[in-house]
Amino acid sequence: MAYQDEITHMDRAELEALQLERLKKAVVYCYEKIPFYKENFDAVGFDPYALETFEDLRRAPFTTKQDMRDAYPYDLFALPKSEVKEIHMSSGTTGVATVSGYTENDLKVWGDCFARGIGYAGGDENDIVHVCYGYGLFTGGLGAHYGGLNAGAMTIPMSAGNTKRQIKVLQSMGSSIICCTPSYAMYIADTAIEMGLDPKKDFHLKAGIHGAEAWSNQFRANLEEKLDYKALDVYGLTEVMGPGVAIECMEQTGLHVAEDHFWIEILDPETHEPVPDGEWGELVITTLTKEATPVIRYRTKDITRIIPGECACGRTHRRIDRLHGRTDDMMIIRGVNVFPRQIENVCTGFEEIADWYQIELTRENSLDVATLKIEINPDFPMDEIRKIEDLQRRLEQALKDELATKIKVKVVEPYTITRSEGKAVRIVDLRSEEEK
Ligand code: DLL
Repeated sequence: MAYQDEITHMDRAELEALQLERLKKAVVYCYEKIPFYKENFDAVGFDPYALETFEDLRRAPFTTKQDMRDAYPYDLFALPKSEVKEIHMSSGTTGVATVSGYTENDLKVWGDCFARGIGYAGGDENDIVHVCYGYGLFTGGLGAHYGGLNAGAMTIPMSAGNTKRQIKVLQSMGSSIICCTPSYAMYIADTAIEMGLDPKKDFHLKAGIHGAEAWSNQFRANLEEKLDYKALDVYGLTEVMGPGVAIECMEQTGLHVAEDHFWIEILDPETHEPVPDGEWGELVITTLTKEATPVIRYRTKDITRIIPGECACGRTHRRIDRLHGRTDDMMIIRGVNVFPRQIENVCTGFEEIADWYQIELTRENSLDVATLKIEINPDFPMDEIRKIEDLQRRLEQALKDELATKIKVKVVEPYTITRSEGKAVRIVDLRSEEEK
C-alpha cells in the first residue's frame, strides 16, 4: 500500500460528495473570516450560504495575485497569528511578495500531498529522500521535506547549491528519490559527468520529483537517460500550497490533482468560461481545506488542461497535463504564441547540443524577435564555423516546422549559459519598457 492509497483511489462519487461538502464550508469560512472575501462576494451578490453545486461557485469572484499582493502581509489570513505555524512567500521579484500561512493541519495536509507523490514514485519509509529544492521562504524545500517525513522516509535536507557536495551525498548516502527543479537535476547530472562519474552507476536514484518550472518531454527524456530513473512532475504555487497540489504517477500521463483538498477549474483566459475537458486553458484553484490562508477561485495564470478518462494506474483523482507555462511566459513571435517549453522540446532532441538554453527577446523594425542561445554538447566539438552554421540552420528549420514562426538560433560554447540551482531563467527580455 502506498501512502494514502485509500484517498487517491477513492470512488469518484464519494470523492465528489466530499469535495462539495468541503467547498460549501470553504466559501462560508472565507466569507465569515476574511473581510476581503465578504466585500468581494457582496459586491457581486454571491451568497456563500446558498452554494449547492460546483456550478454555483462560478458566480463567485476570482482572486488574483494582485489581490494577494494588496493584502500583504496579513490581510488574507483567516485566523489569528497564534494559530499560524509557518509562513512562505513568493520571491517578489516582479512586485510585492505574496504570503501564505499554514496552521498545524495545513502543514500536515501539505506533507500528505507530497508524500502521496513519494508513493506515486514507488517510494515508502525504506527510501532516502534527497531534497535539494531551496529551503526557506520558497515552498520547494520544506514542502518536499514534509513529504519525506510524512512518508516515513529518511529525509536529507540538502537545500539547493553546493553541487559537488550534492554529488558526494548522492553517491555515498544511497539517496533514492531526488526532489529539486528539473534544471537543477540536469545541472547535478552534467556536473557529475564532467567530474568523470557515471550517475547511472554511481548514484542510486529510482525517481525524481521535479517541478517549479516548465520542462519539456524531451528535457525529461534526456534527464532520465543521464540519471537512469523516472522523472515525475510536481506542481504547486506559493499562493495555494507549495509542491503537491498535483503530482505525476509512474504512468507519466499527467499530474493527479489532490482533489480532496483542491477544486480546480480550467477556464478560457479571455472569456473566463469553462473549457471542455481536454482543452487548454487557465487553471483556477479553490482550496477546500486550507485553514490559515484559504483561497477562492485563485487565477494561477498557468496553462494546462484536464486529461479526460481514467489513469492506467487506477488512481481516481483527475489529472492535469504538464504545464505549457504561464500566460506571462507566452511570447508572441510574429503573431504566433510560443512557450519556451515548446522550443526546448524541439531543440533538446538534437544530439549536437546540450540541455542549456536561453531565449532573448529583442525588437527590430517594430517586430519582436526571439533569439535562442543554446549550448553545444561538449561531446560534439564544433571546430568549423561551417558546421555551426549548418547546425543553426537545421535548428531554425526544425523550430519553424514545429512552431510556424521564426526563431533565430545562436549556438554558443559549452558552459556559457548561467546555471541555476533553483528555477532556470529561460527568457531574457531585452526590450525596453515602451517596446513591450
Ligand atoms: O514553484 C512551488 C513548487 C516548488 C512547485 C517545488 C513544484 C516544486 P512559486 O515559486 O510560487 O511556487 O511558483 C509557482 O511556478 O504558478 C507555475 O507557473 C510554476 N510551476 C510550479 N510547478 C510547475 C511545474 C513553486 N511542475 C509557479 N511545471 C506556478 C511548470 C510550474 N511550472
